[in-house]
Amino acid sequence: MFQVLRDSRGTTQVVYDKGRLGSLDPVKGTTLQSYVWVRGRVARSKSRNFPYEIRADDYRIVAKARHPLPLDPSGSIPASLDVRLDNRPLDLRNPLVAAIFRIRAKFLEIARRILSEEGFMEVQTPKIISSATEGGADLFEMNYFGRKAFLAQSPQLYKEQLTMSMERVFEIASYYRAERFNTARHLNEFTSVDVEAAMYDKFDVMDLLEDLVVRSTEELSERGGDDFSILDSEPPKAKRGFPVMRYGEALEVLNGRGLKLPFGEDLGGEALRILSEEYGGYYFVIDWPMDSKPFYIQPSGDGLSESFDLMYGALELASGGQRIHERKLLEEMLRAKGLDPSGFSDHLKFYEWGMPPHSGWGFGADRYLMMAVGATNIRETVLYPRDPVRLKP
Ligand code: AMO
Repeated sequence: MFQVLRDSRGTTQVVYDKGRLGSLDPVKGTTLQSYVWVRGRVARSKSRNFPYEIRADDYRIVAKARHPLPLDPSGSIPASLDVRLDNRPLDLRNPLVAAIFRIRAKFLEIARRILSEEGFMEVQTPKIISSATEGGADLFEMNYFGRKAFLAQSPQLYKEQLTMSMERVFEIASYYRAERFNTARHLNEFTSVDVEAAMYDKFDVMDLLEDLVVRSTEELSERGGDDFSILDSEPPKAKRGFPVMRYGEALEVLNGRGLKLPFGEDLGGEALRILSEEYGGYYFVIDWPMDSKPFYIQPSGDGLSESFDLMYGALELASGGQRIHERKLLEEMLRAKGLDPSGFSDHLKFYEWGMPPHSGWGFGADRYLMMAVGATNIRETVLYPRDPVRLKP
């Protein structure tokens, strides 16, 4: 008898012989996806699929799997994404699914190493916080021993504060947004790679981001080669010199293509689709209107800001910019955004202790991975995704 067994590293063929095992009954009684233990000799195989095989001397069922199972991880019977996510631990026995998460782990490992080499220190900031960082509308509220607290939307204010002592910091963590978007690129819990650096301006951090994307994509293609071949895909090439377009130029391009947008309007689905046709892969959109950016972004005059988004086609991968580092201006911007500076007094006082000019960005890791593995849904790249409907498992 033959069996194909898999473990976390791959698959192999096992050959059972009545003479060596005594009885084939335990093998015959094994249900699909059971966890088994085999001892045997490795030998060359005549099989077309396996160069080697294991000739078993001993065989035990460690944990028998129920039959039928809610899904077939060999992939021969397709299952919907919902069924797969409901039964994720079993889904992860599918080599295609496992490959995505090995690629994810490698990417985060590479990003960590590159940022450390660039002189950035890894930090962990609180995820239970007392006030909004990105504007108040999309915060998850919680009861903190009778007081109101929130789940962090981003490490924004903390990473800025840390530049006055550590100068260059990064954080890779989960953040929470109570947005009701139920799209293929939004989650309510997502992973972001965030950096913040003293004495960097907008272009310095754009350069850092481009360098990180180019180098990590290159290394990921190499070191994740086996996993990408399981998926039969390759991450799209990233070459230095991403095109840079001003927000105002984007409006002109759109106008030329028949889409008239008033100045200040955010670039939505149709606009991004047109821009992605013009630019293809990676590109930056810089100098956004102040109205479309959060209060901490440095204004640059004419209603514009020292900000940027990194796009891949129509997908926003990152956003960032230079920050305000003067208390008075920050208070003014808070008021301009309809926020009360007294609610930010704990944060504002740091601006009187020698706060250097600083810039940074937040890079959506799940979105990058979605693009890198060629997935059409962000949920494919997250073990246990959370969206407005899904809170389990
Ligand atoms: P922003 O809100 O643009 O900026 O978020 C940064 C990046 O995080 C990813 N992202 C998401 N991914 C999946 N689901 C979501 N709901 C979601 N929301 C955001 C995106 C996005 O580009 N503090 C600033 C960053 C900074 O200026 O440093 C911020 O949070 O890829």
